[in-house]
Amino acid sequence: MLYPIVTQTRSILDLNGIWKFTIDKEVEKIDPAKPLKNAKNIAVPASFNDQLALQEIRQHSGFVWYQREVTIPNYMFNERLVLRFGSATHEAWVYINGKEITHHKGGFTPFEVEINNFLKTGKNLLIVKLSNILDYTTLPVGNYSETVDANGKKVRKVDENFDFFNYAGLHRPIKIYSTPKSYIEDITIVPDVDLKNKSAKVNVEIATKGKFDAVKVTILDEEEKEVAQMTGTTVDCTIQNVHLWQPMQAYLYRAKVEGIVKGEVVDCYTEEFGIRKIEIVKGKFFINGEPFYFKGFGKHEDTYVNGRGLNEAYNVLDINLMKAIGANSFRTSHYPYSEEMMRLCDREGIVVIDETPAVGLMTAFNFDISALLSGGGKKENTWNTMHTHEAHMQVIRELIARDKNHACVCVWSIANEASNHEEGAYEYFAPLFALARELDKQKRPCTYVSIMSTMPNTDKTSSLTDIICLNRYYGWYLQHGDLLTAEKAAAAELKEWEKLYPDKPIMYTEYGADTVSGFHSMYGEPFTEEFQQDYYEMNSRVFDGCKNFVGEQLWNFADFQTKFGIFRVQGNKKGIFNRAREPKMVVRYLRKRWKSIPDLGFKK
Ligand code: GCB
Repeated sequence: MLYPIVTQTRSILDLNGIWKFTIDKEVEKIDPAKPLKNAKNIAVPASFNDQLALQEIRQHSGFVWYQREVTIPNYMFNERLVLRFGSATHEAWVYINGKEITHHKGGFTPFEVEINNFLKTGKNLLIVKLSNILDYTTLPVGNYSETVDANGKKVRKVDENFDFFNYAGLHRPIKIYSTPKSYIEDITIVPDVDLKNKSAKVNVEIATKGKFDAVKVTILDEEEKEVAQMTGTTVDCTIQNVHLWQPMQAYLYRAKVEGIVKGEVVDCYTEEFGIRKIEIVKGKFFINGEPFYFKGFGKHEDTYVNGRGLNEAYNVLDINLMKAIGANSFRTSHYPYSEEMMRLCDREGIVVIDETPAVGLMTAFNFDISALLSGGGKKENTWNTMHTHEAHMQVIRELIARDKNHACVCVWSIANEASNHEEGAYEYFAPLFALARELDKQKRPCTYVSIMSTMPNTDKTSSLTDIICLNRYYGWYLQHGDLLTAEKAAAAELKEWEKLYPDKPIMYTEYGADTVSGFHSMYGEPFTEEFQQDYYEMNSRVFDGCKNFVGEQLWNFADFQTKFGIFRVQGNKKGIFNRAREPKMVVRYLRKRWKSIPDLGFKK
């Protein structure tokens, strides 16, 4: 799916800004043909939750409505006009002038609809109804309930089956873009690098709608120099002396695609892409022929006020903070991040593990992992109880369609912390891995990240994955505060994985300790900045002792908002930065460690 850009044949109307907003109290039916009653001003893109300073809005479960007017300049009416949402969380019904024109379920991927037939000249009323309901059929998974209050009114409640606040709203940019009536619909770019000859074959596949006499593809380098020119909708070229996209040293080529009628360029789109080779060989993760070591984070899209809404200044800052401490990668835990972030990562050379919103696939989810491990947790029956398979297939399709050309995307993560140890997990996951592998023409490695209850002897799905990705909290949820015992347990588990899969790379995709900025102790007590540092030093020793260990992505980059819970004090405090992005003490330790570990060639 192409990202909307302005070219010589395409333009964009930006619909970001102040909209009207109301929660749906389900007392009176709302008519999408009329302006919303008693609506409040709200900023888009952003979560609605933290903007209005009202408890009933912040905690609202159910439906909300957004509204704005849209006027299309006359000169645009001859073009094909497309209304596009970067995302709408979690389910959207879109109305123009009272008519429902599209519906989309899934809060983290874009969707679009042609609107020419629904528009009139002058003002048009654009209304979006959103639901933030999550249940056992959606991704993420929520525990959904309906009760009746004293007045006989239905009360909906979504209890997150995951550890982040259920922010919702129009989270990402909303645009109307124009294309000619005959247009370039999609572009798929697959580079194949020949490292020995320093060349690359680049395959470009173009989907078009309407009639073109010819389609021309020009490959440009960063100096705008033409390196290849081809004609057709499935074309190949070979680039000699190729500039590779390297971790932290991005190089982006551009494929300029032109649809031609009678010698005239009717439509034109330019897609940036990087050329790099990813391979897994004998327990190592290679980028461009050298073993890559992941240093970085699990993150969240989470900032003050914007909530989960796009915040480009924070995105830029976060990447600069990563660079400042020697990190080179992150995982889009626990959902696809904005297209704007992915484009930034392409440009900055950040290696991304791109994750679906499959989180919460565990009926026994709670924070008490020791109870879970000893059988004292909530009841396990995930694969008979949850009905998320269809949603899961859909998010894999939509994620790969959106992100397939991004150089930064080096791995797909199919899920976070599912019940991979329960009976039925293999049958659930095997078709999902097969689908991802079939759809991704770049054949990137696929993985899922596993919870502590999924051990070498209990994981039913590890044969499906290309990399063993572990979320491990030895010394925190287990052996809490006892780092000596934790170190032994962590090292012992890694040995077991290495024995089981001598040829699969292993990495940590989460490890961390809640730490309140400003808490200190002479005695290494949990929650203090000293303990956080001791915890990371312990884990570093474990990692360095494991041959096939290819990366450390800690949890979390920054403190973030969660639902209420006795394990959470105004959110999750495992950040190495607080929510304002101020560093905790451990940042100095990590900077020293990570700056001394090269991105490529650390463990030969
Ligand atoms: C995990 C989850 C993550 C939580 C984290 C924690 O394993 O993947 O969503 O926030 O643990 O801090 O408990």
